[in-house]
Amino acid sequence: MAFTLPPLPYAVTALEPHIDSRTMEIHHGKHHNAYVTNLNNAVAGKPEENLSIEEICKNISKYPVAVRNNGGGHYNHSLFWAIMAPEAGGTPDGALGDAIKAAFGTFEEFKTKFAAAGVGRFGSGWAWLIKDASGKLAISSTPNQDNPLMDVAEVKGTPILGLDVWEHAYYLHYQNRRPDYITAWWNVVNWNEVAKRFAAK
Ligand code: MN3
Repeated sequence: MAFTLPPLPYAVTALEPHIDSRTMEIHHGKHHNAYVTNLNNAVAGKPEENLSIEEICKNISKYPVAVRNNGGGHYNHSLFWAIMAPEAGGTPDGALGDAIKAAFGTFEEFKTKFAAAGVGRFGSGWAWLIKDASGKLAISSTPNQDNPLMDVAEVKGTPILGLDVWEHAYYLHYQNRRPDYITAWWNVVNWNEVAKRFAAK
């Protein structure tokens, strides 16, 4: 198997009450697992079987749509589990906190713009905080399982924070109330992990 489902770094119950355990079980164990299985089927016997998921994303226009959808799904969800944690939330400080203020004015303003990117994504997709080639932060949004690493993305950069706004991420607990899900999600953002990703390279 070229790609494997990473284990959740916490129990499925750990993000309660903000993200319910049934959603976590299905989202990780069924949805993410299916992306991994379908990605492995799509790359089987091909050279891309030996590439990292990041390398595949960066040249995604070269590959069939099954690789784009399932490879994106694998990359995006792997990041999503990592940037959440129980007893998290709060406000980032240090270099990341400074960079957020430099790019967006205040942390509150950043949260407002990021939430708007998630609420405004029509249908299924993701909201992102990315670091661009010059090291500056920006907010973007992608449809389906696309991401800002992909050569097809309108706004390109390295994702350091991502929010899944597919209905499968929130519907069991929040039904149609995507804004309520996003408001609650801030309580489980693992800013230490986001800061690590901001500091990398
Ligand atoms: Mn999802």
